[in-house]
Amino acid sequence: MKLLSSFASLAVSVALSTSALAQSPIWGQCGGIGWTGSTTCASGSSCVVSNPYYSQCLPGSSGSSPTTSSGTSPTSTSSGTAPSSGAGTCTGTRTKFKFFGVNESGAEFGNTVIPGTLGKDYTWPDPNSISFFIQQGFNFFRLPFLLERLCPPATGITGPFDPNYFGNLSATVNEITSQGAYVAIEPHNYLIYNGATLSSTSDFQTFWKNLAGQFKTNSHVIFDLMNEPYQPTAQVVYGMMQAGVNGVRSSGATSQLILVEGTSWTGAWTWTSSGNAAAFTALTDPNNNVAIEMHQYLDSDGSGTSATCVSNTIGVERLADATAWLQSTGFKGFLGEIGAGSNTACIQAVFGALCSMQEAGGAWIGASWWAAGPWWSTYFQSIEPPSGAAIPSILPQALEPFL
Ligand SMILES: *[C@@H]1O[C@H](CO)[C@@H](O)[C@H](O)[C@H]1NC(C)=O
Ligand SMILES: CC(=O)N[C@H]1CO[C@H](CO)[C@@H](O)[C@@H]1O
Repeated sequence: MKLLSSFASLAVSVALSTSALAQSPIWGQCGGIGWTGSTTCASGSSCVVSNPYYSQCLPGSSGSSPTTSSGTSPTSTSSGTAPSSGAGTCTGTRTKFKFFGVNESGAEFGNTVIPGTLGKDYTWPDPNSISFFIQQGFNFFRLPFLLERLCPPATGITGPFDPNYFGNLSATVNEITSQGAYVAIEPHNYLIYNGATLSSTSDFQTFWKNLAGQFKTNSHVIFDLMNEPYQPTAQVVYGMMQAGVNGVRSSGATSQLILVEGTSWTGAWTWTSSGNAAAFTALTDPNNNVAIEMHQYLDSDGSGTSATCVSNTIGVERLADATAWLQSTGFKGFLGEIGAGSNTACIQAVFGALCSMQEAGGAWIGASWWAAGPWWSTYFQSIEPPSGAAIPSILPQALEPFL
């Protein structure tokens, strides 16, 4: 997800408000933790619990007391049963994701202000948001941070970490892993640091040796080496990622999963055309625990900036080539970002994408929605409780069926 700073400044200035309506309209919110508006629904609709944070007025028999809607609550599926929701049914033989969750955005916000001020230019995830997703059954969080804030430009990426920013990063990691979930820490830098493209493999290797060394005893930390490179060629990005893998392992962090990303914003739909498929075939890990992270949005240009999806089958279509590459090479895939609007075509497209991933014989080991985070405000892909735009329909209909 590329256009972050504009969202950040927008989000900070917009405050949530709830109006005290006498009755909530059809499709309106009518309950949930923190809800202070009306709990009764307009005639012709009734209040249905989507999740602890959101009840919604759905068309149907009138009534004002919330009822639990069957079919939208998280289902505990065993492999082989068919998860379904309003978005469809996934009937093939599935392998569940080992890691399934959400990006927790915030610490990378305000990236034009270095170092920036905590609480003004950037923030850290809300512990309530982390708990919310764990309670829903998710077990994975992707945690972006900004390289310039961790490694101040005065001393560079091989220099010492800023103690306050590292302290916050470390506290957030512990908040997540102490609850048994996994966290992928990722420099959200597109392979650009302090205005210049990173090109020294030896510096990048040292940076990852230093950072991974801090977490080498925590088995639930995942090292996501760099978010969405897009300037260098696939071959150059591959070289940096291989150096990062070597750096992590040389720190003594030998058991944790490593995620690598390719060029062209690590897009799944361009995995072959970008040259990533050819370049990354050479990737090796002495501890054999690396996965290829890809991202995929479902709007026309694949950027995740429009709530309109190309079609209700665009998810499975855009992943097909990457899935085939994973299956033919034996590499494991990780869909680190997927996002779309909360409309019927998009919900079905996300459902179809995740279904196809779980039907790929274990080729995909994880997925995470883009995004949660305290400052998203009304962003259409926000899944931040209590009232993120994607909570009412994407969460129960397109994500939870694949828990
Ligand atoms: C971040 O660090 C500051 C001190 O630098 C501290 O006041 C704050 O509580 C920390 N926040 C988190 C989430 O760790
Ligand atoms: C490309 C992109 O936006 N990726 C997002 C993944 O997750 C982190 C938060 O966990 C975001 O900051 C990134 O922007």
